Amino acid sequence: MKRRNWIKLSALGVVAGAFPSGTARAGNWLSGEREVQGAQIISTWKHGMEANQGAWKSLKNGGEGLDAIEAGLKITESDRSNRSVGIGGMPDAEGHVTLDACIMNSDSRCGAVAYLEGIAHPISVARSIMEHTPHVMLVGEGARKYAISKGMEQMQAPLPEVQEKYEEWLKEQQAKKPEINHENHDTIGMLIRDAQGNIYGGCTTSGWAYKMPGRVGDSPIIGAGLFIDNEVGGAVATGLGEAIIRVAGSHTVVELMRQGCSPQEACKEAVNRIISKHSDMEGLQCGFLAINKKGTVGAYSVYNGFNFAYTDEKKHALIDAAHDRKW
Ligand code: SD4
Repeated sequence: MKRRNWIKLSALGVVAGAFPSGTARAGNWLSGEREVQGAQIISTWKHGMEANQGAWKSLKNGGEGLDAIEAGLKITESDRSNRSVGIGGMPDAEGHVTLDACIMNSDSRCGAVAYLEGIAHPISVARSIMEHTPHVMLVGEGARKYAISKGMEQMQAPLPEVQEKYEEWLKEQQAKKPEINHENHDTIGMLIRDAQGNIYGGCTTSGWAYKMPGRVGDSPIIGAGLFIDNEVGGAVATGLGEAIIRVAGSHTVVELMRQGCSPQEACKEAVNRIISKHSDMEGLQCGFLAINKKGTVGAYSVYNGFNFAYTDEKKHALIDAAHDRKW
């Protein structure tokens, strides 16, 4: 790390326990600088394994980074057993499945869609908004009309088995606020570093189960759920969106990397920032996943249980993130 950055970070309180780049802690895959040749794909949670495979196939077939992001995330959006993304997602308190997604290119162009109903692939809508409109984000009915005008696939949600769950929940009339915890945490965020070192990202979710109608989380917000700066790297977030938005989470991670932090240090600092801004951390799970230009990866969450899928030419594995505390 350059001395100038080291001083700046010391002032921020970031480098306690940090180490200069190039001095990897032996045995810890997530620590230190690690240069990787060739493309890499990382995605949040276990379903990222399948999504990464789809994205990898797209890259190998000559797809560009953004094609691969879209191809990979569409797999998760089509997974009827996934209760936090796409067609299988849980509804809001009035029984509507509303989807959020965003996508960001290595040239900083981006697109986002929020509160979208009845459309199977919000990630494709986000990409289309980026590529074919002068805007970054469309929401609700306007977004749905736009998607239909572009011939996007429509869907019927909630699925019957999800509707059944919803009706049970209604009967129970839970006063208790639903938590984003180990049972409700399936948002997928994906980052790709292509063979030339360019970074691309996407994020897609149905958000917080039984949320208030109209609620939008971090996932479609550029800078919160996803941020790319191709001079530096990229980051994605998962967990309680309200907490992630409060610290502009993914942007914070990328900016910390710009100031000299490794991806791991940056993810940890963003989590610490969330912890420092909330007096009650019970059930407040948030995690960040990041990659820099060299291909070094970082992942850190408030509670244990967060993992991510990693894919490159030689490796396809599910890896546990480091965490601040245990459930
Ligand atoms: C949200 N961040 O809507 C999403 C939910 C999530 O893992 O990521 N769950 O707040």
